[in-house]
Formats: sequence, C-alpha cells, structure tokens
Amino acid sequence: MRTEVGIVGAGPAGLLLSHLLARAGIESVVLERQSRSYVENRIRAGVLEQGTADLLRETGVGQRMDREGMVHRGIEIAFRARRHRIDLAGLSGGKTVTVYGQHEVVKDLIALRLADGGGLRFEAEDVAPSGFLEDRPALEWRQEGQAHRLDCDFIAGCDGFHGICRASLPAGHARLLERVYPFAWLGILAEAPPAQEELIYARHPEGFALFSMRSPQLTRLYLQCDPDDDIANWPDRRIWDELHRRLESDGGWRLTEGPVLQKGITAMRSFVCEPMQAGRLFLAGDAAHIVPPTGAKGMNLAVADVRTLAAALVAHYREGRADRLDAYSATCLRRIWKVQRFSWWMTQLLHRFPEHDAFGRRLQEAELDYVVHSEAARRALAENYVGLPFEGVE
Ligand code: FAS
Ligand code: PHB
Repeated sequence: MRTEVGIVGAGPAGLLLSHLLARAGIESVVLERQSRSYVENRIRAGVLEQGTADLLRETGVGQRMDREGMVHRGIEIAFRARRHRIDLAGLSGGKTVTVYGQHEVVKDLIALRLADGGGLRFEAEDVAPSGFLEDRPALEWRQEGQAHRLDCDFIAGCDGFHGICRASLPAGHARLLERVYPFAWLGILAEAPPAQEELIYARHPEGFALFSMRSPQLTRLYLQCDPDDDIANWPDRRIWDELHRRLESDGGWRLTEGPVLQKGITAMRSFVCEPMQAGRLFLAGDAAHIVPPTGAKGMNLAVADVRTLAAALVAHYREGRADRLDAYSATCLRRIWKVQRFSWWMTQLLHRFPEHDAFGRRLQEAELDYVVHSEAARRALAENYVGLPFEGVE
C-alpha cells in the first residue's frame, strides 16, 4: 500500500493534519491503535483558542462547534476568598475562547474524514515507523492477525506523549527538556448544570481548583492533588467537599453537585523534544511537547503544529519547496516555548508548591494581586489565553 503522508495517531493532531492535507489534495492514511469509540469518548481538553476555532470553522469542520460550543469572553481568578474577572475579549481586541470538548472535535474530524473517504485505520497494532532517515519512509503494523505495510513520502508522528514515533528517533538526535511539577490534577466530569457561565481558576491554601464545563448539563472540575495520589483515595464526597472548600468564596456562589460520570488523575509536566523532526519523520502535538493544562494550551498547541506542518507539506507538493519542511521545528518551537512559558506562569501563579516558605507564598499573592489590579498584566494574560497570533504560516 502507498500514500503520500503516513500519520500515526488519531488524536486532534493526526486527524486535523489528515483533514488539512485532504483539503489540499494530498493523500494520507491515519493509523490509530485504539478503537474509534475509545478515542471519541476520551475526555481531555475543553478550551479552544480563537485561532483554533477559526481554523476549524474556515476548513469546514466547525459547524457543530458553532451550534454547541460556548463562546467565553472572560475568565475569573479567585484568591483570598474573592473573585476577579479577566475581560479576555475587552483586553485582546475582541478575541474569545470556545468551550467545546476535545472529544467533540475528534468526533467531528473522524466523521468528516470518513465521509470524505479518508484513510483512517483504527485498532492498528504495533505500528512501527522505518526508513525515514534513508528517504524511504514506511509504516508497518498488525491488524486482525495480518501484517500490513504502508510506503509513504513522509511520516507524521501525532501519537502523543507515550507514542512510538518520538521513541523511534535515532539515539542522541533529540534533546528532551522537561520539568515535572510536585502535584497532579484530579479531574471529574459531573452531570450537573454549570453553576456559572465562565471558568474559575482558584488559588487556595489547600491547593488549586478549576471550575469549567462541557455543556449546559455537564460541569468539568479539577483540583490539585499529590503527584502519586491514587483515585481510590478520592470518593466522590471527598472530591465535592474539597471543591466546595477551594472554589466557593464570600460572595455566596455555590457549586452545583451531580453524579460523577468520570474521574481521573493527570500528571503535570512541561516537556519539549528538540528538534521535532528527523529526515522524513515530523512530530506534532503531544508527541513533541507537553504543557501543564493550567493555561488550556495542550490541544491548541497541537493544532498550531499541524497548521505549520500542513503548510510545509503543501509547499513541498505544490512548489517543490523543501525550505518550510526544513524549518518546521524552528517555526513550531518559537510558539511552543512562548506557550510553555505562559503555561508554566499560570501554573506557578495558582498552585500550592510544597517547597514554598512564607516568603514564597507572599510572592505568589503579590503576583496575583498585581495581575488582577494591573491592566497591563491582565492584557498580557488575556493575549496569551485567547491564543498568540500564528507566525510564519500564511
Ligand atoms: P493525543 O494523545 O490526543 O493523541 C495521540 C493518539 O495517538 C491517541 O489517540 C493514541 O491512542 C494514539 N497512539 C499512541 N501511540 C500509538 C501507536 N504506537 N500507534 C498508533 N497510535 C498511537 N489539554 C488541555 O488543553 N486541557 C486539558 O484539560 C487537558 N487535559 C488532559 C488530560 C489528560 C488525561 C491528558 C493525557 C491530556 C490532557 N490535555 C489537556 C492535553 C491533551 O488535550 C493534548 O494536548 C492533546 O490530546 C494533544 O493531541 P495529540 O497531539 O493529537 O495527542
Ligand atoms: C477543561 O475544561 O478541561 C479545562 C479548561 C481550562 C483549563 C484546563 C482544562 O486550563
């Protein structure tokens, strides 16, 4: 079997890349190790930057997002029992974010790719990339006991942090830069109408908490926990008690409880693989980088990578240009490190750090105080939260 671009992973990165390439008349095949149902029901990110929502809309996959997504013009930051609104739209020249679950974006992309006759292969086992350093890239895998091989011009490694593609880079080729945080996030999805319209990021002496949502019927909530904590230690009652404690302030607002549909603990790390390419293998999304979810950037950064990679592949196929593929990593890394900085900044601003002494806690409070009372600081937060402009790609 042969195609132009072999894509490993049917998460947001792999599916969007396949969609963008198809719109440019470039063939691809996506190999995903999980089932379609698994990837469509994996609850993850929830906030789409302005640029991400615009890209989905402009490329014909934003209709349901526009019907069901919730456009947000602000967020709230809570500390010392008071809440402060950040007017994202007013401070960013009218930009907004859209709350629309990552799994919904994945469903929309899968439906469109299948309708377009796109090559999506689910439950592809033991995918193995090869030949990408010798100009003869190929992907081999097993499916229903049969061995398969796909020869292609390029391989896109969109297989997430635990995927095979980054692991296939030659030893010593890449530099891995990482920061692991001394806490994790416990997240729940509750069948409860969101108790208010906008997100609340809360810094509390017991730890960080986040109030978010997925729909008028579904509330999404997170609280900081120990990095090696076990979800078995967190019965629903304990979770709700801790969320009430950390999120409710003096204003009388109360969180609405409901049946907990999903709960899990996610580790917190910052990670970058430099460079994000080797020969004809290109990494995109979580395969190349991880950000702590505090800045709501994970999926949005994956989208930005794929936008750059798709443009570079189109320049190759249409104009015979190699320069944009050669510059792929450098182009993406400029944005990646700015987003890493913002995600780290939001994380250090809002979480309880075990190593913090009284001085460290006062510094954190002073920074929060400065952010919520300085228009310049609020504008900087807003500019990053709604999404930095795309650079280097028309
Ligand atoms: P993904 O991990 O989404 O997709 C990779 C795909 O490759 C998966 O479908 C996987 O099954 C497949 N794959 C892996 N290995 C393979 C192999 N060997 N062969 C074939 N297929 C393979 N970001 C936010 O902004 N906000 C959040 O709240 C948030 N919460 C998160 C919670 C969790 C538990 C996790 C793990 C991440 C969360 N993220 C969040 C980040 C997340 O949204 C990612 O940034 C986003 O999924 C990145 O998309 P992809 O790069 O496509 O990677
Ligand atoms: C979510 O709704 O899942 C969400 C929102 C904002 C974040 C992280 C996660 O910063």
